[in-house]
Amino acid sequence: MKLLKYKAKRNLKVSPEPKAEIKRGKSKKLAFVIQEHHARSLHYDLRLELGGVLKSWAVPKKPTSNPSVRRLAILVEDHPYKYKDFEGVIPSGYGKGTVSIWDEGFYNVDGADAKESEKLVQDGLKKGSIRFTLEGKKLKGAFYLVRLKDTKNWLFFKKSEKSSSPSTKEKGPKLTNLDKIYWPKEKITKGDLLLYYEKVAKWILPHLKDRPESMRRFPDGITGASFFQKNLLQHPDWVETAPINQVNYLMIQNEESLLFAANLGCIELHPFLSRVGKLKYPDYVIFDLDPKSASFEKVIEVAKTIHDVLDEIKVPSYCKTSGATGLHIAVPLGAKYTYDTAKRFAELIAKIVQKKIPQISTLERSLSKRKGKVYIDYHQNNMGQTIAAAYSVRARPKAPVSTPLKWEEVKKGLDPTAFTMKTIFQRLKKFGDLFAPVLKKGANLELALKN
Ligand SMILES: [Mn+2]
Repeated sequence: MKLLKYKAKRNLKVSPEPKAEIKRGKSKKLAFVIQEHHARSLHYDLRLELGGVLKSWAVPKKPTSNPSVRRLAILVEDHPYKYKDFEGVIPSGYGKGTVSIWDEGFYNVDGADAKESEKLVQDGLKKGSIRFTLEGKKLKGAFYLVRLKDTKNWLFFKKSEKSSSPSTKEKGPKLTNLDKIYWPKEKITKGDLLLYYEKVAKWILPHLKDRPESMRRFPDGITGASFFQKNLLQHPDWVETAPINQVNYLMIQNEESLLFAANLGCIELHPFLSRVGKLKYPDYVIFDLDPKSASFEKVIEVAKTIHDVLDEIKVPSYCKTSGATGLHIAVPLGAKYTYDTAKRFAELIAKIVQKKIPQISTLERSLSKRKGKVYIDYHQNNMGQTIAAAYSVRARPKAPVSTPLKWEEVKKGLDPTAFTMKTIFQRLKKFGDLFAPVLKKGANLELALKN
């Protein structure tokens, strides 16, 4: 029976600790807490909400976010859910000493909801390996609890940013067929593409990191056959993947995995709008302006109108060329809202804009009904949907690059084909990453809707 050990160890008539009661949290998220416990010896009690109790580990040394430091964590008796709020003095008996909250917040497993996360933790407890994401004040990001063989002793540590490979020297993909022509007319080779991504890594990686990647592979260049691949079956140890609904997505976490992807013929990079750990919460809303038969002048007008409408309600927005024929507009959300909310917001704005400029914009998905108008596509704001990342090359003539713009530049005369693998670096030198704010502070949609 649950909590019997908890009860047996203490005299709850004299101890101020919570009574042995199984109770689920009211929050939709699972709670975690780390209590600093000045008992006979100081330790930190790590507790994860699970099935109405707190699974608990005593960690003798202060937990840390340094991935190279692995803390011993001893599995102890389950504690009642209410224990997560407990602070105070245990006057005598078991655990005598002062308890205070060192860190608290929520946790999940791979961005799954509470129910699914609990199942995964139950499995992990049996297997002896639990990977979970903490949203605390001190501890944030992916952590592991790994059981040492046949004991109650576990190791608690932060997941390494770089890779799980013990030797970073072994990292680095074997690059192949560097002379293969990828852009026949321009005579741009696969080697040129790899060099581009190596050079742009510093700028593009923040837009790819922790995001599952939909691979579109062009193994024979832009004029050859291409195919979409989501499930990455074979990869070296140092390439990180994100398993989501039985699909093992590639994640481009560093320069090596960026080159690994490019070497597979991924000319274009299409990341999720959300990151692992917060998969259901996109970092931005996307408006994809797709002209098809409409002129680029009209695309510019529609983009400016979206910008004006958003400006009016004090919502920041950022524009980039898609690298193909259109423009992308992003509104930062700071992973605060669900995809559903993001999409409804995008729909609302798209409808307002379409009403303002009905002669040049449309919300018609069907090509034949667009009649030379610019399609404001707000349907990309779903989990699993992807758009070409900023600084992604496109598999089109002249090797264009999806390029962030200043709003002043979004005006008549803008030539989206001017931004290519070759020209992008002058801009980066001059302006830096104009899309960096998209990953920072998110818009306040409640306030926006009021405005
Ligand atoms: Mn303790």
